[in-house]
Amino acid sequence: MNNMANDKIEVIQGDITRIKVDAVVNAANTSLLGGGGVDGAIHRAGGKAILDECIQIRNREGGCKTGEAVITTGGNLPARYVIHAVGPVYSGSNKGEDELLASAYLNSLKLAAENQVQSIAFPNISTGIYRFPKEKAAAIAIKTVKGFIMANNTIQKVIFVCFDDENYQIYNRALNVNKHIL
Ligand code: AR6
Repeated sequence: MNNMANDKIEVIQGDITRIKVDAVVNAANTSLLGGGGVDGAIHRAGGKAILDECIQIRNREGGCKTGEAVITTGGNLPARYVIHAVGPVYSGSNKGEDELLASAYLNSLKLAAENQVQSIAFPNISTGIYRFPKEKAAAIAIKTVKGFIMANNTIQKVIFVCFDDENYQIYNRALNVNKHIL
C-alpha cells in the first residue's frame, strides 16, 4: 500500500514556475497579495491574472488563514491552477506549527482533488522566509501527502520541487529510506 503511494511521488530540484502539472502550490501569506521567495517567483512568472483572482478572494473572504489554501488560475504558468497555501512562521515554541504545516499540505490536496487535479507540485512550504526546520518540514509534508494519496484516487502524481540542495537531499533520503523499509 505504501509502495503505491511512493510510486506517485517524485522529487526534483528546480524552479516550480516551470513545471507542467495541473496545479502548482504557492507558499503564500495570509494577505494573498504576493511577497518574496517562491510567492514572488510565481506572481512574476504567472502574471496579473493570478493577483487579480487573489484580490477577489481577499475581498470576499478577507485573505487566507494560516494552514488553509485557496485556488486561482495558473495565468501564464504552464500549470492550469495555482493553489495558494499559507504555512506557519516557525517560532520554535510549540505553538501548533507542526499541525498548521500539515494542514497547509492537506488543505492544498483537498482543494486539488475537488478541482479534479491529477498532478500537483509542492514547494517546501515554510522552509524559507518562515524558517521552519527543513528536516522536520519534509517529514510532515511526506507523511501528509502519503496519507492523502493512499485514501484518495484523484491525484496520480505529487512532485516535491526543491529549490535548494539541502531540501533536495533531505527529500531524496527520506523517500528512499521509506522505499527500502516498506
Ligand atoms: N521554485 C521552487 N521553490 C522555491 C522557489 C522557486 N522558484 N523560490 C524559492 N523556493 P519561501 P515560506 C523555495 O521563503 O518560508 C513570501 O514572502 C525556498 O528555497 O518562498 O513559506 C510569502 O509571501 C524554500 O525552500 O516561503 C510569505 O510571506 C521554499 O521555496 C513568506 O515568503 C519556501 O520558501 C512565506 O515563507
